[in-house]
Amino acid sequence: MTPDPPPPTDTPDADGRGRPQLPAPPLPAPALSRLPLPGRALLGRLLSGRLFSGRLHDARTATAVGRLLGLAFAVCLVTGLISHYLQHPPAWAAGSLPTRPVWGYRLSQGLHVATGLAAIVLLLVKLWTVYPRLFAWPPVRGVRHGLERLSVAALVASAVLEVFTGLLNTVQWYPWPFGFVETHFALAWVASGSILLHVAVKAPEIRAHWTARSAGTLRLPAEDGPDRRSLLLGTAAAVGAVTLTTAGQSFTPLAALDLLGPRHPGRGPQGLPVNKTAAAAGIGPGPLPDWRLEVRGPAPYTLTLPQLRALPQTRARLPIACVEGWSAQATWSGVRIRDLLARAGAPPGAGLRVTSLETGGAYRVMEMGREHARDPLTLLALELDGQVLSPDHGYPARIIAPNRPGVLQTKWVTLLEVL
Ligand SMILES: Nc1nc2c(c(=O)[nH]1)N[C@H]1C(S)=C(S)[C@@H](COP(=O)(O)O)O[C@H]1N2
Ligand SMILES: [Mo]
Repeated sequence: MTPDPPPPTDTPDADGRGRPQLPAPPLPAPALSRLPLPGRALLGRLLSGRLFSGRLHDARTATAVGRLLGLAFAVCLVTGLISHYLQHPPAWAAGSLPTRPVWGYRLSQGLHVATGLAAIVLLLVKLWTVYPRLFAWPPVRGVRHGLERLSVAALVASAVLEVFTGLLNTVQWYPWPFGFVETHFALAWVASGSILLHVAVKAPEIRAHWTARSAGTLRLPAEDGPDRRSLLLGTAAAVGAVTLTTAGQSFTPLAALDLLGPRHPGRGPQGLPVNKTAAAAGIGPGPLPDWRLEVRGPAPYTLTLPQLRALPQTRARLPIACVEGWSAQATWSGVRIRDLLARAGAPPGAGLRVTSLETGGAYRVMEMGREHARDPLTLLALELDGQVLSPDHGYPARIIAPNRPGVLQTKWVTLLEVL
Protein backbone atom coordinates (compact mmCIF):
# COMPACT_ATOMS: atom_id res chain seq x y z
CA MET A 1 0.00 0.00 0.00
CA THR A 2 3.05 2.19 -0.30
CA PRO A 3 1.80 4.48 -3.03
CA ASP A 4 5.04 5.12 -4.83
CA PRO A 5 8.72 4.40 -4.55
CA PRO A 6 10.29 7.20 -2.57
CA PRO A 7 13.52 8.72 -3.82
CA PRO A 8 16.65 7.66 -1.97
CA THR A 9 16.63 9.12 1.55
CA ASP A 10 19.07 9.50 4.45
CA THR A 11 22.03 7.24 3.95
CA PRO A 12 21.88 6.44 0.28
CA ASP A 13 23.34 2.97 0.43
CA ALA A 14 22.50 0.34 -2.11
CA ASP A 15 19.36 -0.94 -0.47
CA GLY A 16 18.17 2.51 0.51
CA ARG A 17 17.34 1.62 4.09
CA GLY A 18 20.16 3.16 6.06
CA ARG A 19 21.81 -0.20 6.51
CA PRO A 20 25.31 -0.85 5.29
CA GLN A 21 25.43 -3.38 2.49
CA LEU A 22 27.18 -6.61 3.36
CA PRO A 23 29.73 -7.56 0.78
CA ALA A 24 28.41 -10.56 -1.10
CA PRO A 25 30.48 -13.64 -0.32
CA PRO A 26 31.62 -15.64 -3.31
CA LEU A 27 29.00 -18.11 -4.45
CA PRO A 28 29.77 -21.81 -4.64
CA ALA A 29 29.95 -21.43 -8.36
CA PRO A 30 29.58 -24.86 -10.00
CA ALA A 31 26.33 -25.87 -8.25
CA LEU A 32 24.73 -22.46 -8.42
CA SER A 33 25.51 -21.70 -12.01
CA ARG A 34 23.36 -24.65 -13.07
CA LEU A 35 20.28 -23.23 -11.33
CA PRO A 36 17.82 -21.14 -13.33
CA LEU A 37 18.47 -17.46 -12.75
CA PRO A 38 15.72 -16.56 -10.27
CA GLY A 39 16.51 -19.55 -8.09
CA ARG A 40 20.21 -18.74 -8.19
CA ALA A 41 19.57 -15.15 -7.10
CA LEU A 42 17.40 -16.24 -4.19
CA LEU A 43 19.71 -19.03 -3.08
CA GLY A 44 22.70 -16.72 -3.36
CA ARG A 45 21.03 -14.26 -1.08
CA LEU A 46 20.00 -16.95 1.35
CA LEU A 47 23.58 -18.24 1.56
CA SER A 48 24.97 -14.76 2.04
CA GLY A 49 22.49 -13.94 4.83
CA ARG A 50 20.94 -11.18 2.74
CA LEU A 51 17.60 -12.85 2.04
CA PHE A 52 15.70 -9.82 3.25
CA SER A 53 17.59 -7.15 1.40
CA GLY A 54 17.94 -6.04 -2.16
CA ARG A 55 15.43 -5.48 -4.90
CA LEU A 56 12.74 -7.78 -3.54
CA HIS A 57 12.60 -5.66 -0.42
CA ASP A 58 13.02 -2.20 -1.85
CA ALA A 59 10.39 0.49 -2.12
CA ARG A 60 9.75 -0.26 -5.78
CA THR A 61 8.75 -3.87 -5.19
CA ALA A 62 6.75 -2.89 -2.11
CA THR A 63 4.94 -0.33 -4.24
CA ALA A 64 4.19 -2.75 -7.08
CA VAL A 65 2.67 -5.27 -4.66
CA GLY A 66 1.05 -2.49 -2.65
CA ARG A 67 -0.81 -1.15 -5.66
CA LEU A 68 -2.32 -4.56 -6.40
CA LEU A 69 -3.20 -4.97 -2.74
CA GLY A 70 -4.75 -1.50 -2.71
CA LEU A 71 -6.84 -2.39 -5.75
CA ALA A 72 -8.04 -5.67 -4.22
CA PHE A 73 -8.76 -3.87 -0.98
CA ALA A 74 -10.74 -1.12 -2.73
CA VAL A 75 -12.99 -3.61 -4.55
CA CYS A 76 -13.37 -5.57 -1.33
CA LEU A 77 -14.33 -2.43 0.60
CA VAL A 78 -16.92 -1.24 -1.93
CA THR A 79 -18.53 -4.68 -2.29
CA GLY A 80 -18.38 -5.13 1.48
CA LEU A 81 -20.24 -1.85 1.98
CA ILE A 82 -22.83 -2.93 -0.59
CA SER A 83 -23.34 -6.15 1.35
CA HIS A 84 -23.52 -4.33 4.65
CA TYR A 85 -26.03 -1.73 3.52
CA LEU A 86 -28.24 -4.27 1.75
CA GLN A 87 -28.47 -6.07 5.09
CA HIS A 88 -28.73 -2.95 7.22
CA PRO A 89 -30.22 -0.23 5.01
CA PRO A 90 -29.46 3.28 6.30
CA ALA A 91 -32.57 5.43 6.87
CA TRP A 92 -32.06 7.40 3.65
CA ALA A 93 -31.90 4.23 1.50
CA ALA A 94 -34.66 2.28 3.24
CA GLY A 95 -37.41 1.46 0.79
CA SER A 96 -35.35 2.22 -2.30
CA LEU A 97 -32.78 -0.60 -2.46
CA PRO A 98 -32.34 -1.87 -6.02
CA THR A 99 -34.06 -5.18 -6.77
CA ARG A 100 -32.40 -5.45 -10.19
CA PRO A 101 -30.33 -6.96 -11.62
CA VAL A 102 -31.51 -10.07 -9.79
CA TRP A 103 -27.89 -11.32 -9.78
CA GLY A 104 -26.44 -8.01 -8.51
CA TYR A 105 -25.66 -9.26 -5.02
CA ARG A 106 -24.40 -12.55 -6.41
CA LEU A 107 -21.82 -10.65 -8.44
CA SER A 108 -20.86 -8.14 -5.78
CA GLN A 109 -20.50 -10.71 -2.99
CA GLY A 110 -18.64 -13.09 -5.32
CA LEU A 111 -16.21 -10.24 -6.00
CA HIS A 112 -16.00 -9.42 -2.29
CA VAL A 113 -14.87 -12.91 -1.35
CA ALA A 114 -12.65 -13.33 -4.44
CA THR A 115 -10.82 -10.03 -3.88
CA GLY A 116 -10.62 -10.77 -0.15
CA LEU A 117 -8.92 -14.10 -0.87
CA ALA A 118 -6.59 -12.43 -3.39
CA ALA A 119 -5.82 -9.78 -0.75
CA ILE A 120 -4.62 -12.50 1.62
CA VAL A 121 -1.96 -13.59 -0.88
CA LEU A 122 -1.03 -10.01 -1.73
CA LEU A 123 -0.89 -9.01 1.93
CA LEU A 124 1.47 -11.88 2.75
CA VAL A 125 3.74 -10.96 -0.17
CA LYS A 126 3.62 -7.30 0.80
CA LEU A 127 4.52 -8.12 4.42
CA TRP A 128 7.36 -10.33 3.23
CA THR A 129 8.60 -7.52 1.00
CA VAL A 130 8.59 -4.84 3.68
CA TYR A 131 9.46 -7.23 6.51
CA PRO A 132 12.97 -5.87 7.18
CA ARG A 133 11.64 -2.31 7.47
CA LEU A 134 9.05 -3.28 10.06
CA PHE A 135 11.95 -3.94 12.42
CA ALA A 136 14.24 -1.10 11.34
CA TRP A 137 16.36 0.49 14.04
CA PRO A 138 15.94 3.03 15.63
CA PRO A 139 12.18 2.46 15.71
CA VAL A 140 11.32 6.16 15.68
CA ARG A 141 13.40 8.90 14.06
CA GLY A 142 11.12 11.89 14.55
CA VAL A 143 7.50 12.95 14.60
CA ARG A 144 6.72 12.20 10.96
CA HIS A 145 8.57 8.90 11.09
CA GLY A 146 6.79 8.05 14.35
CA LEU A 147 3.43 8.80 12.74
CA GLU A 148 4.35 6.73 9.73
CA ARG A 149 5.29 3.76 11.90
CA LEU A 150 2.07 4.15 13.86
CA SER A 151 0.04 4.18 10.66
CA VAL A 152 1.91 1.09 9.46
CA ALA A 153 1.24 -0.70 12.75
CA ALA A 154 -2.50 0.12 12.55
CA LEU A 155 -2.56 -0.85 8.88
CA VAL A 156 -0.81 -4.19 9.32
CA ALA A 157 -2.85 -5.15 12.38
CA SER A 158 -6.23 -4.19 10.92
CA ALA A 159 -5.51 -5.59 7.45
CA VAL A 160 -4.31 -8.95 8.79
CA LEU A 161 -7.29 -9.26 11.15
CA GLU A 162 -9.71 -8.14 8.45
CA VAL A 163 -8.68 -10.67 5.79
CA PHE A 164 -8.35 -13.57 8.22
CA THR A 165 -11.66 -12.96 10.01
CA GLY A 166 -13.20 -12.85 6.52
CA LEU A 167 -11.49 -16.10 5.53
CA LEU A 168 -12.61 -17.90 8.70
CA ASN A 169 -16.16 -16.62 8.19
CA THR A 170 -16.27 -18.32 4.79
CA VAL A 171 -15.68 -21.63 6.57
CA GLN A 172 -18.00 -20.61 9.43
CA TRP A 173 -15.33 -20.92 12.06
CA TYR A 174 -15.45 -18.27 14.78
CA PRO A 175 -12.56 -18.93 17.18
CA TRP A 176 -12.90 -15.50 18.85
CA PRO A 177 -15.07 -13.97 21.57
CA PHE A 178 -16.26 -10.96 19.49
CA GLY A 179 -19.05 -10.75 16.93
CA PHE A 180 -17.82 -11.30 13.38
CA VAL A 181 -20.06 -8.86 11.51
CA GLU A 182 -19.47 -5.85 13.79
CA THR A 183 -15.73 -6.47 13.99
CA HIS A 184 -15.27 -7.10 10.27
CA PHE A 185 -17.25 -3.94 9.49
CA ALA A 186 -15.43 -1.74 12.02
CA LEU A 187 -12.00 -3.04 10.95
CA ALA A 188 -12.79 -2.17 7.33
CA TRP A 189 -12.96 1.47 8.39
CA VAL A 190 -9.84 1.23 10.55
CA ALA A 191 -7.90 -0.36 7.67
CA SER A 192 -9.18 2.21 5.15
CA GLY A 193 -8.34 5.04 7.55
CA SER A 194 -4.84 3.66 8.10
CA ILE A 195 -4.30 3.46 4.33
CA LEU A 196 -5.30 7.11 3.97
CA LEU A 197 -3.08 8.08 6.90
CA HIS A 198 -0.24 6.03 5.41
CA VAL A 199 -0.59 7.80 2.06
CA ALA A 200 -0.83 11.19 3.78
CA VAL A 201 2.31 10.53 5.79
CA LYS A 202 4.13 9.42 2.65
CA ALA A 203 2.82 12.36 0.61
CA PRO A 204 6.12 14.27 0.61
CA GLU A 205 8.00 11.25 -0.74
CA ILE A 206 5.29 10.58 -3.31
CA ARG A 207 5.39 14.20 -4.42
CA ALA A 208 9.19 14.15 -4.64
CA HIS A 209 9.01 10.98 -6.71
CA TRP A 210 6.52 12.41 -9.19
CA THR A 211 8.37 15.74 -9.38
CA ALA A 212 11.62 13.93 -10.17
CA ARG A 213 9.78 11.74 -12.64
CA SER A 214 8.26 14.59 -14.60
CA ALA A 215 11.58 16.47 -14.49
CA GLY A 216 13.32 13.39 -15.84
CA THR A 217 15.75 13.25 -12.92
CA LEU A 218 14.42 10.05 -11.35
CA ARG A 219 17.24 7.67 -10.55
CA LEU A 220 16.18 4.06 -11.08
CA PRO A 221 18.46 1.05 -11.24
CA ALA A 222 19.64 0.61 -14.81
CA GLU A 223 18.45 -2.95 -15.11
CA ASP A 224 15.61 -4.68 -13.36
CA GLY A 225 16.66 -8.08 -12.14
CA PRO A 226 14.88 -11.33 -12.89
CA ASP A 227 14.28 -11.73 -9.16
CA ARG A 228 11.72 -8.94 -9.01
CA ARG A 229 9.99 -10.25 -12.11
CA SER A 230 9.93 -13.74 -10.61
CA LEU A 231 8.44 -12.44 -7.39
CA LEU A 232 5.68 -10.58 -9.26
CA LEU A 233 5.03 -13.56 -11.55
CA GLY A 234 4.95 -15.89 -8.56
CA THR A 235 2.53 -13.56 -6.80
CA ALA A 236 0.31 -13.42 -9.88
CA ALA A 237 0.42 -17.22 -10.13
CA ALA A 238 -0.56 -17.61 -6.46
CA VAL A 239 -3.42 -15.12 -6.78
CA GLY A 240 -4.51 -16.86 -9.99
CA ALA A 241 -4.42 -20.28 -8.36
CA VAL A 242 -6.42 -19.14 -5.33
CA THR A 243 -8.95 -17.39 -7.56
CA LEU A 244 -9.34 -20.28 -10.02
CA THR A 245 -9.84 -22.84 -7.26
CA THR A 246 -12.44 -20.77 -5.39
CA ALA A 247 -14.25 -18.54 -7.90
CA GLY A 248 -16.36 -21.51 -9.02
CA GLN A 249 -18.30 -21.25 -5.76
CA SER A 250 -20.09 -18.25 -7.23
CA PHE A 251 -19.05 -18.20 -10.90
CA THR A 252 -20.71 -21.24 -12.45
CA PRO A 253 -18.46 -21.62 -15.54
CA LEU A 254 -15.55 -22.30 -13.15
CA ALA A 255 -17.56 -24.66 -10.92
CA ALA A 256 -15.49 -27.68 -12.02
CA LEU A 257 -12.32 -26.00 -10.66
CA ASP A 258 -13.88 -25.12 -7.30
CA LEU A 259 -11.55 -27.25 -5.19
CA LEU A 260 -11.01 -24.95 -2.21
CA GLY A 261 -14.37 -23.22 -1.83
CA PRO A 262 -16.07 -24.54 1.31
CA ARG A 263 -19.44 -24.83 -0.52
CA HIS A 264 -19.92 -26.12 -4.00
CA PRO A 265 -22.88 -24.91 -6.06
CA GLY A 266 -24.81 -27.96 -7.18
CA ARG A 267 -23.82 -30.02 -4.15
CA GLY A 268 -26.49 -30.35 -1.47
CA PRO A 269 -30.10 -31.43 -1.16
CA GLN A 270 -31.97 -30.63 -4.39
CA GLY A 271 -28.67 -29.59 -5.96
CA LEU A 272 -28.23 -26.52 -3.76
CA PRO A 273 -25.83 -25.96 -0.83
CA VAL A 274 -27.21 -25.46 2.67
CA ASN A 275 -25.80 -23.32 5.45
CA LYS A 276 -28.13 -24.16 8.28
CA THR A 277 -29.87 -27.51 8.05
CA ALA A 278 -33.38 -28.16 9.36
CA ALA A 279 -31.86 -30.43 12.01
CA ALA A 280 -29.51 -27.66 13.16
CA ALA A 281 -32.48 -25.28 13.33
CA GLY A 282 -34.46 -27.84 15.36
CA ILE A 283 -37.14 -28.24 12.67
CA GLY A 284 -38.82 -31.30 11.22
CA PRO A 285 -38.05 -33.65 9.68
CA GLY A 286 -41.70 -34.67 9.43
CA PRO A 287 -44.45 -33.16 7.28
CA LEU A 288 -45.41 -30.57 9.98
CA PRO A 289 -49.22 -31.08 9.87
CA ASP A 290 -49.78 -28.24 12.35
CA TRP A 291 -47.93 -25.71 10.22
CA ARG A 292 -49.89 -22.57 9.29
CA LEU A 293 -48.93 -19.38 7.57
CA GLU A 294 -50.16 -16.50 9.65
CA VAL A 295 -50.41 -13.07 8.02
CA ARG A 296 -50.92 -10.11 10.34
CA GLY A 297 -52.15 -6.82 8.96
CA PRO A 298 -55.33 -4.75 8.71
CA ALA A 299 -57.19 -7.94 7.63
CA PRO A 300 -55.28 -10.79 9.28
CA TYR A 301 -55.70 -14.39 8.08
CA THR A 302 -54.18 -17.85 8.36
CA LEU A 303 -53.55 -20.42 5.61
CA THR A 304 -52.79 -24.13 5.67
CA LEU A 305 -50.25 -25.51 3.23
CA PRO A 306 -52.91 -26.89 0.83
CA GLN A 307 -54.64 -23.49 0.87
CA LEU A 308 -51.35 -21.78 0.07
CA ARG A 309 -50.72 -24.21 -2.78
CA ALA A 310 -54.16 -23.44 -4.16
CA LEU A 311 -53.28 -19.74 -4.60
CA PRO A 312 -51.83 -18.50 -7.93
CA GLN A 313 -48.21 -19.65 -8.14
CA THR A 314 -45.35 -17.71 -9.70
CA ARG A 315 -42.12 -19.14 -11.05
CA ALA A 316 -38.83 -17.22 -10.81
CA ARG A 317 -35.24 -18.09 -11.61
CA LEU A 318 -33.24 -16.47 -8.82
CA PRO A 319 -29.90 -17.05 -7.13
CA ILE A 320 -29.22 -17.71 -3.47
CA ALA A 321 -26.09 -15.67 -2.80
CA CYS A 322 -24.58 -16.29 0.60
CA VAL A 323 -22.43 -13.62 2.27
CA GLU A 324 -19.75 -16.30 2.58
CA GLY A 325 -19.22 -16.24 -1.16
CA TRP A 326 -21.04 -19.26 -2.57
CA SER A 327 -24.06 -18.73 -4.75
CA ALA A 328 -26.28 -20.79 -7.01
CA GLN A 329 -29.25 -20.23 -9.27
CA ALA A 330 -32.47 -22.17 -8.98
CA THR A 331 -36.02 -22.06 -10.22
CA TRP A 332 -38.38 -21.29 -7.38
CA SER A 333 -42.13 -21.29 -7.35
CA GLY A 334 -44.59 -20.03 -4.80
CA VAL A 335 -46.93 -17.22 -3.95
CA ARG A 336 -46.00 -13.59 -4.54
CA ILE A 337 -45.40 -11.73 -1.30
CA ARG A 338 -47.28 -8.72 -2.69
CA ASP A 339 -50.37 -10.90 -3.24
CA LEU A 340 -50.20 -12.19 0.34
CA LEU A 341 -49.84 -8.64 1.67
CA ALA A 342 -52.68 -7.29 -0.49
CA ARG A 343 -54.93 -10.05 0.82
CA ALA A 344 -54.17 -8.84 4.36
CA GLY A 345 -55.30 -5.35 3.40
CA ALA A 346 -51.77 -3.93 3.45
CA PRO A 347 -51.53 -0.40 2.07
CA PRO A 348 -49.45 -0.05 -1.11
CA GLY A 349 -45.82 0.49 -0.23
CA ALA A 350 -45.96 -1.56 2.98
CA GLY A 351 -42.92 -3.49 4.14
CA LEU A 352 -43.08 -6.63 6.25
CA ARG A 353 -41.48 -8.60 9.01
CA VAL A 354 -40.90 -12.30 8.39
CA THR A 355 -40.56 -14.83 11.19
CA SER A 356 -39.27 -18.39 10.93
CA LEU A 357 -40.31 -21.51 12.83
CA GLU A 358 -36.75 -21.58 14.09
CA THR A 359 -36.66 -20.90 17.83
CA GLY A 360 -33.29 -19.16 17.90
CA GLY A 361 -30.54 -18.06 15.56
CA ALA A 362 -29.57 -14.74 14.05
CA TYR A 363 -31.78 -15.17 10.97
CA ARG A 364 -35.04 -16.18 12.61
CA VAL A 365 -36.63 -12.77 12.00
CA MET A 366 -36.04 -10.54 8.98
CA GLU A 367 -37.52 -7.28 7.78
CA MET A 368 -38.16 -6.47 4.14
CA GLY A 369 -38.65 -2.99 2.70
CA ARG A 370 -41.39 -2.02 0.29
CA GLU A 371 -39.14 -2.29 -2.79
CA HIS A 372 -38.71 -6.04 -2.32
CA ALA A 373 -42.19 -6.57 -0.87
CA ARG A 374 -43.88 -5.22 -3.99
CA ASP A 375 -41.49 -6.84 -6.48
CA PRO A 376 -43.26 -9.44 -8.66
CA LEU A 377 -40.29 -11.82 -8.24
CA THR A 378 -40.34 -11.83 -4.44
CA LEU A 379 -41.95 -15.10 -3.42
CA LEU A 380 -42.96 -17.16 -0.49
CA ALA A 381 -41.48 -20.19 -2.25
CA LEU A 382 -43.00 -23.66 -1.85
CA GLU A 383 -41.00 -25.43 -4.54
CA LEU A 384 -37.42 -25.58 -5.73
CA ASP A 385 -36.70 -26.76 -9.27
CA GLY A 386 -40.17 -28.30 -9.54
CA GLN A 387 -40.05 -30.26 -6.25
CA VAL A 388 -41.51 -29.52 -2.85
CA LEU A 389 -38.83 -27.71 -0.80
CA SER A 390 -36.66 -30.11 1.13
CA PRO A 391 -36.56 -29.52 4.92
CA ASP A 392 -33.05 -28.08 4.60
CA HIS A 393 -34.20 -25.50 2.06
CA GLY A 394 -37.00 -24.23 4.26
CA TYR A 395 -40.01 -26.56 3.92
CA PRO A 396 -42.88 -25.74 4.03
CA ALA A 397 -42.20 -22.17 2.84
CA ARG A 398 -39.29 -19.79 2.47
CA ILE A 399 -38.55 -16.31 1.21
CA ILE A 400 -36.76 -15.85 -2.08
CA ALA A 401 -36.24 -12.32 -3.40
CA PRO A 402 -34.15 -10.78 -6.19
CA ASN A 403 -30.80 -9.09 -5.47
CA ARG A 404 -30.73 -9.88 -1.75
CA PRO A 405 -28.12 -11.38 0.56
CA GLY A 406 -28.70 -15.06 1.38
CA VAL A 407 -29.03 -14.31 5.09
CA LEU A 408 -32.29 -12.51 4.31
CA GLN A 409 -33.81 -15.43 2.34
CA THR A 410 -35.57 -16.72 5.44
CA LYS A 411 -36.40 -20.43 5.60
CA TRP A 412 -39.22 -22.24 7.47
CA VAL A 413 -41.44 -19.14 7.37
CA THR A 414 -44.55 -19.18 9.54
CA LEU A 415 -45.48 -15.53 10.12
CA LEU A 416 -45.69 -12.40 7.94
CA GLU A 417 -46.47 -9.06 9.57
CA VAL A 418 -47.41 -6.01 7.56
CA LEU A 419 -45.34 -3.00 8.64
N1 LIG B 1 -34.60 -19.31 9.32
C1 LIG B 1 -33.41 -19.24 8.74
N2 LIG B 1 -33.33 -18.91 7.44
C2 LIG B 1 -32.14 -18.84 6.80
C3 LIG B 1 -30.94 -19.11 7.50
C4 LIG B 1 -31.03 -19.45 8.87
O1 LIG B 1 -30.01 -19.71 9.54
N3 LIG B 1 -32.28 -19.52 9.44
N4 LIG B 1 -29.74 -19.03 6.83
C5 LIG B 1 -29.71 -18.09 5.70
C6 LIG B 1 -28.48 -18.14 4.93
S1 LIG B 1 -27.10 -17.56 5.70
C7 LIG B 1 -28.45 -18.52 3.61
S2 LIG B 1 -27.06 -18.33 2.69
C8 LIG B 1 -29.62 -19.13 2.97
C9 LIG B 1 -29.22 -20.44 2.36
O2 LIG B 1 -30.34 -21.06 1.82
P1 LIG B 1 -30.29 -22.61 1.47
O3 LIG B 1 -29.83 -23.33 2.70
O4 LIG B 1 -31.65 -23.01 1.03
O5 LIG B 1 -29.31 -22.76 0.34
O6 LIG B 1 -30.67 -19.32 3.90
C10 LIG B 1 -30.90 -18.27 4.77
N5 LIG B 1 -32.10 -18.50 5.50
MO1 LIG C 1 -25.54 -17.20 4.12
